Amino acid sequence: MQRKWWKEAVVYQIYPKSFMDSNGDGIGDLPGIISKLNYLKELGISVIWFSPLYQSPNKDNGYDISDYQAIQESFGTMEDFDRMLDEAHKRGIKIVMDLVVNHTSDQHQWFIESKKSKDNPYRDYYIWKDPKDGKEPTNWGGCFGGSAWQYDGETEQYYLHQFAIGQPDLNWENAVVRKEVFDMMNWWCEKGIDGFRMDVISLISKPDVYEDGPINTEDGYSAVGAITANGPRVHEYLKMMNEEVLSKYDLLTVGETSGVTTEEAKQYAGFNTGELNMVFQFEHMDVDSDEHGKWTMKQLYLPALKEIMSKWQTELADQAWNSLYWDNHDQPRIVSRWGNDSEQYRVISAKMLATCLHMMQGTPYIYQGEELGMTNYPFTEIEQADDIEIINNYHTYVEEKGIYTHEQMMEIISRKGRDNARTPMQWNDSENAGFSTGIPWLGVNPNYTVINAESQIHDKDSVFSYYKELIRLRKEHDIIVYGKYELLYPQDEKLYVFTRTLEEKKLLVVCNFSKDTVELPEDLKKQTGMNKGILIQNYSDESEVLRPYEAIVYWV
Ligand code: TEU
Ligand code: CA
Repeated sequence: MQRKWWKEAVVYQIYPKSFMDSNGDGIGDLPGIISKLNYLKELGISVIWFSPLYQSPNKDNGYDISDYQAIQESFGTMEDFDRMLDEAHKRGIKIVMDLVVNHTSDQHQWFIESKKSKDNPYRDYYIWKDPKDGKEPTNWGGCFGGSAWQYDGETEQYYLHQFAIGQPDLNWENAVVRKEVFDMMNWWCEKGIDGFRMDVISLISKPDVYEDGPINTEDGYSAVGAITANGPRVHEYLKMMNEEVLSKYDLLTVGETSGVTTEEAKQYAGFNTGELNMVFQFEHMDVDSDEHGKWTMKQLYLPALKEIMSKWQTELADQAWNSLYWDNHDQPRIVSRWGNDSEQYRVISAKMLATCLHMMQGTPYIYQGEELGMTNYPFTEIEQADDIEIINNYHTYVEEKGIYTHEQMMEIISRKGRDNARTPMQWNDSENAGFSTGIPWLGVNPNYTVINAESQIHDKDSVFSYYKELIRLRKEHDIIVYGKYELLYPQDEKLYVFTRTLEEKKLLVVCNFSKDTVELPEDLKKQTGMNKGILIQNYSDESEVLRPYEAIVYWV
């Protein structure tokens, strides 16, 4: 297999608003990030992906961009950005920018113009349609609830927004729009950035015909994302982007592709398709969804997770590249979700989950705080949340539809809501976890006195030190990057066991996803009994049985 730096990299995601505040306004910023680069260097990561740093009215925390070539004031200036880029590069850390070009903010100059009149030169930058029988052009529903169409009384047309009303979709059919986007990307590349994470890139190509879909959302619409995912010209657009921009630089490119199948992924991220390096698939994030989508309390059924992960591992092998993630700014904290965040098991289960993911083939992504075993937040009141998705769904589920009581919905939000990931980074046990001297924009998790970076950096048994070791091992052993993956015991409900093979070398990864003590299957016992050494383990000694959340990686 062809070696590539982005296959060997470990990426760390920063959510700028919540990482480090340098001036006490309660909002993370670029000088704050610069002050923590040594921390990231210590961890050993090779790339930082920044959630959007651009100018934005913040209807969706920066994913609604009003100027792609300006830094959000609360984060600092373009000079701060340049300094950050320089300081990161000096430490051997590459910088990947979020690229949000399915939509802009409604405050973007293009949209302000577009809205003015039907014959404005910018009209066609967005998707405008006439009403149908006096109503919305189709029954499509937006990702955050409500219709995906917004009426403009002035020009008597609707515009499409797959996300919030303040996030109008760009019209990728328009060659001028594509050129604007590619020019902007080249501008960032010329500045010296090292890649792009492409927001909802699978949704940019809309269907040829705009027609109603099956009603499948809680509030009576047809989920637009299911209709637009992997649209007819998406691969054509990405090939153009590759030709105009990506191929000219040595970049890491990862597409966020909701609704992607492995077949599609081989197109998006094929070694020879001339599109992207890798994609973020979503299938494993849906294993604990149910009839109410993500707003459901469903226990993890391990065989289902193993089936999905293994399908991606084996079907992409030798053809395309995987990204590996448990967490990001849209997902709850993994130790609370599929591990165990009780005092007794938090550390051990966080290490087990890290082992399982980091031993797979693909580029691992660590979301800020994951390396500390940060947990979900105990939300009890809707006022504690900031996220538009949480707030809209609370209204739908509790106030409009009465599907859940307030208490039930708050419990589900504490399990699944996006703000679990967005609470401030826990740096130390001083006030506000050392994140800010002011009032943080979102509440700090009360457990910061116990869970924080300062207490972990020098503790060799900490979650932080364990992540550091996993990252170091990946740099040292090609087998972790390039080895072939094979799943064992697919039906086992407690153990996740797989092997990695490269030439004559072989690793056996054994993870106990349960809080029970588990006997090893007999034939596995034979293999582990004759092991040629242990690569890494989360308990400090060996035992005959697997203890709660135990993880061991053997050379066999
Ligand atoms: O998310 C896209 C996406 O697919 C969402 O449906 C996501 O899965 C959802 O928030 C999870 O409940 C991206 C960004 O990551 C997200 O933060 C933005 O809100 C969204 O695009 C719009 O830009
Ligand atoms: Ca600040």
